[in-house]
Amino acid sequence: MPLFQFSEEQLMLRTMVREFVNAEIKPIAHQIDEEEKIPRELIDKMRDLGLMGTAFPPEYGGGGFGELGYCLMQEEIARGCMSTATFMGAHQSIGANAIYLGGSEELKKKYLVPMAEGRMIGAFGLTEVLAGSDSFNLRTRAHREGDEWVINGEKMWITNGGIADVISVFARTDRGITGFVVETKTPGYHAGPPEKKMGIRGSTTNAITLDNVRVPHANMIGDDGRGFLVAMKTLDAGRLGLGAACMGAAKELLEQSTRYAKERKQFDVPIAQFEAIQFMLADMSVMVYAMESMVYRTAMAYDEGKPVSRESATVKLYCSESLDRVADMAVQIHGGMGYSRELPIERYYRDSRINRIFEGTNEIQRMVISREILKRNGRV
Ligand code: MYA
Repeated sequence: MPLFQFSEEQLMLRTMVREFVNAEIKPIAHQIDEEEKIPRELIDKMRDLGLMGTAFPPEYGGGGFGELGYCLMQEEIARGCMSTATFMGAHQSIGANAIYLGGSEELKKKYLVPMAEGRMIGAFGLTEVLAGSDSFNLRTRAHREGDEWVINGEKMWITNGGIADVISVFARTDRGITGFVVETKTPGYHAGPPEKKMGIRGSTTNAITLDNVRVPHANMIGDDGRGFLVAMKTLDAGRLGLGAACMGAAKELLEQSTRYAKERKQFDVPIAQFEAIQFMLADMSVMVYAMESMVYRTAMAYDEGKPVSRESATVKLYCSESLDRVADMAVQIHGGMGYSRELPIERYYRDSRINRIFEGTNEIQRMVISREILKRNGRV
């Protein structure tokens, strides 16, 4: 029984992305991991399919599918390759979305449209050495000179930092934290070498230096001093999309593990006949069901304009922790083959782990959730 009633268009989007992932992403996911690079041709194909701005309204170059459509897309992309889902999340769900949520009409026309149409790749620049979980503590500074802002500072762990055309950067002005759109070709913008990571190795992560980077005043995202709100609202959406990607990866692992358990024989019978294996599959399925319920429900509430900070923190927390458990069981069911690089299971296991760290650690999510629960005297 379907839990949620999706529209014809949403179902068509999901089918289209699923077919695309099966044909174009799954076959090269191993290569993406080994070469630590998403081929440019793959990004171009996603652009040609209209996937780079799925969530945004058509007047801004998007597909008009809202957050739910974005989640359906990310679910399918992550089934095939979590590196590619990470690239997409940094581009669309936080890089471009900061401009959509906080930017002026002029800024949206100038940057959101080409980003949503896939003519510009985006990134999100909040994190710094002293501002990881403590994002309010960022030290990058911006000061005004005539009609320009001059930005100086260093950002860390910037997904797409080395390949983006534009980055939504958060800096401190005299009035507080403020967002700016920075074109990466601007003199003074430097991306360091790609970080060497445990997982999502195809997704490039760089440190960024901003050395007297000049941007026009019109590139300010929203009002001077109001950037922290923009960043937090952007992360509300980002965390939800991350949950959808975790759900997609978990579904894939459940399918692969079930198939393997029915084929693999020990003691002359398929291991699927053993209760120990059946119970692992059952636990995986319970988590997938819970993930689906909370992702779609929260995405629908988001699209209705409801505030979802606590809910998206809940989705992020639950889905990332569940995916880790699902990936661990998938390795266990596959035994030695789950540990071998011959099968993709070990890649999913490595790729899963970051989800408990980025877009706010799960400790921060617990803080966000508990603060709201305390404010509401425990009522949910
Ligand atoms: S991006 C970087 C991620 N970083 C973080 O998430 C940082 C974590 N820290 C925080 O979230 C905040 O600093 C916390 C703020 C919560 C700790 N909506 O007093 P405060 C207002 C509206 O609570 P703090 C990355 O990793 C609040 O009311 N307003 O501040 C990407 C207050 O305003 P006022 C909000 O104690 C990686 C003010 O802000 C919200 O410092 C790439 C200050 O708040 C809100 N939500 O705590 C990812 N929150 O003073 C790609 C706060 O007026 C992903 N405020 O009352 C791709 C997808 C994955 C695919 C994977 C494959 C499976």
